[in-house]
Amino acid sequence: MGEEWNYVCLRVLVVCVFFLSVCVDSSGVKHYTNKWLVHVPLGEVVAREVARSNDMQYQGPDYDNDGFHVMAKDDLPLKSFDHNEDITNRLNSHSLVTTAIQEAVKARSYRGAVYPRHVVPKSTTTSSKTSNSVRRSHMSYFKKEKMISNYINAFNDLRWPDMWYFQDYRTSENQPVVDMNIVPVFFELKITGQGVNITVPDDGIQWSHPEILPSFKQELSWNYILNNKNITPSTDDNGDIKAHGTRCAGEIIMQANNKICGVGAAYGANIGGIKFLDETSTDAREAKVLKYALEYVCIYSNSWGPADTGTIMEHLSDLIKMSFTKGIHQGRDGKGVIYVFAAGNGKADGDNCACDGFVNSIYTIVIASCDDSGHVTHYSERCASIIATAYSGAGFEKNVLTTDVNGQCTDKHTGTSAAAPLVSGIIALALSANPELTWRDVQYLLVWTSQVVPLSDNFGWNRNKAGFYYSVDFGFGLVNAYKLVKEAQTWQNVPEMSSCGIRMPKVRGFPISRSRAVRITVNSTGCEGLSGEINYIEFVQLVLSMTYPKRGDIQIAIRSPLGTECRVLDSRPKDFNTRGLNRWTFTILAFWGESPKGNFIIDVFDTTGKSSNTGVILEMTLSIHGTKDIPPIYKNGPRPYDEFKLAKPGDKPRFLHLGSMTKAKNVDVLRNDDQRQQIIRDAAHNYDGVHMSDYKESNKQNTQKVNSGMTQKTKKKRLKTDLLKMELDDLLNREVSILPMNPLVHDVAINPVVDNDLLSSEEDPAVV
Ligand SMILES: [Ca+2]
Ligand SMILES: [Ca+2]
Repeated sequence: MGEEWNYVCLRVLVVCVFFLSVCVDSSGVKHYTNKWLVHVPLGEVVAREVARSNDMQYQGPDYDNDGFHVMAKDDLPLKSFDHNEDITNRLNSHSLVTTAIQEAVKARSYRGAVYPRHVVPKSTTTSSKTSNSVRRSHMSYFKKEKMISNYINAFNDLRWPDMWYFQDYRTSENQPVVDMNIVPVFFELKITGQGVNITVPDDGIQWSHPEILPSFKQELSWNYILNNKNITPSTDDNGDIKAHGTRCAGEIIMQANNKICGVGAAYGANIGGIKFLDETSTDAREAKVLKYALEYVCIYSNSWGPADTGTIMEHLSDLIKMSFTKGIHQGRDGKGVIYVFAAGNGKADGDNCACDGFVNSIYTIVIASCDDSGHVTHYSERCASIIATAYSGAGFEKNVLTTDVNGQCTDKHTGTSAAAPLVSGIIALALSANPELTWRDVQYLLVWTSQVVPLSDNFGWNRNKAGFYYSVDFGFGLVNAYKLVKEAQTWQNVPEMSSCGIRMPKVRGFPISRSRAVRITVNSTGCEGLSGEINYIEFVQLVLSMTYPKRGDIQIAIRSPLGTECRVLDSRPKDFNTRGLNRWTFTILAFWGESPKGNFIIDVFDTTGKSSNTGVILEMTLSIHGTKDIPPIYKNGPRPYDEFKLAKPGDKPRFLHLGSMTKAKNVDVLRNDDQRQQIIRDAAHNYDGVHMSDYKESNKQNTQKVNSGMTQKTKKKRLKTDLLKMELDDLLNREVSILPMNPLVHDVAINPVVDNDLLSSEEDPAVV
């Protein structure tokens, strides 16, 4: 192994020791196997020959992954940190091989385990005198001592009153809706998800639970760990049955009016589960999962992903991309299956969902979470690929009610894990209302109907020039089931998708450092006159390769031709990777509906790193996806919004926690600034190294760790960790600044030659 690899190993070790994180490398790999998945379209005879000529053992076709064959290198160890790039390269250069992937075991996190929230958003701790009519109505409503839901008698299920996110506490119809507005879909529109098949890829489902059993479908279910149909969850190291999948499924499917537990978001739909999550996974396994039972499944509800350590950037492998493409082109009779993904829970670890390959796919619907007061949760990651938000909990406060293993019911489900299934259920209602919706129609519906009002206490909202409000914390807003389904009923399909690529060959070699930011101005015609012509943007994808001594110091912002600004990447204090970015794709939804004609301005900068930081841009391209023709919904003018006023720094909070209504003496809002800082520090300390376990257990362990005393060495480590915590404190407290365009940019703009030749889309070669 070369010196560089030794250095990487040392890095991995350092990261593991200091942060007690899941021990993985910076691309998410725990270890490599001695097997390769090799795509040989000409079949088994040719594949055998490819294996033989590479001195490998042919192990047979991978039946679930079309055209792939398994080849092993028996003289290599079964587990290794060495990625044997030479073998992969040799296979890839073979004329009869499309692509070869070394099978790696990757770390996977549930999006459900978070610590109790101690952190209060800045806006709730400051005061001011601002007021307006909307605000007054909120305050008067929230000042009521005892609130009664308008839907309290809607169902007879025992814990229905605890499902606060489906309740409507308004005392007057003039007040804005601040729940997910789902009950009117059940009763007024009479839609409950009938005919829609949803599967939950996770750690299995206790399907015999009385809240799940009546809607459970075996054909939507498979166990990819043992390759059989038994999806009953396994036990964890403590002998407890794994509950995550059962909890996520319950949110969608809990039976209505059976007097037990609660009511699912699409209780009339069908549910299945794919058991594959074993705290680790492989590309081959996930590729199968994401196209399993494609002839039946409408929605894959995913509350898992790469570990949220803030140290990983995991590309989607070709295998996964091929599954997504297949699901989108062949699923739902060509209308495309719906892939819902949780945004990630790593915010307190400095993670950013722009560094998650699944999140950056245009095919995934990425859901962030807010708490019961409509504030961003302390764990929900931020990025420009988030499309919408759902309620979730944060531990101490109101959480999500759902089924639990052993036939139980729990009100402790949290994380973006709890937010995503609510949206999967609501999308099922829309598909039930209008089965003709395509995967893109569903995205448009979320863009068109998600609400800013319940989230308007947060900073960082920005209205784009097509009239859509967008926030990198929340996407286009809180999902509103009634508005979405109502719109779906009369929705006209959006026009065909176009993709337009812009190369920037002259940016190669452009230097960037701590003191010199790069600003790149690139002219776009929107591929006018070409087959990829776009007049209405959906997604903009920035593909970037660059060198940099600490990857976590790279920050990126972008401005659209019409002047809308968007932060693409925040710094990630824990990411010490030294290799920069290698064709990383960032996906940006903030310019939805705008015209792509004019200058895009891209800033790459570093405001947090060492003064010695220096790197160069190696490659940059923009891919724009959208439509040439006007989507029918745009013809009547910009999207209407309910009245709201966005919070400004210094505003008093308008939305309080539901829990605080009855326990006013203990509300976080009462704490002073010093107390708040201490709480944040304590909370940040507790986040170390825990991803899969329940927060109570983790707190216990942390207490034991502290009580067991520290050696001198531990103290030193702690000091370093504390320094990092200070950076994290900054991160947690930082207001969302949309774009630091000036004054952080120290360099002059460059104007590279623009090559508007069509690029094939990153993910969808079939489009162009
Ligand atoms: Ca029930
Ligand atoms: Ca993440």
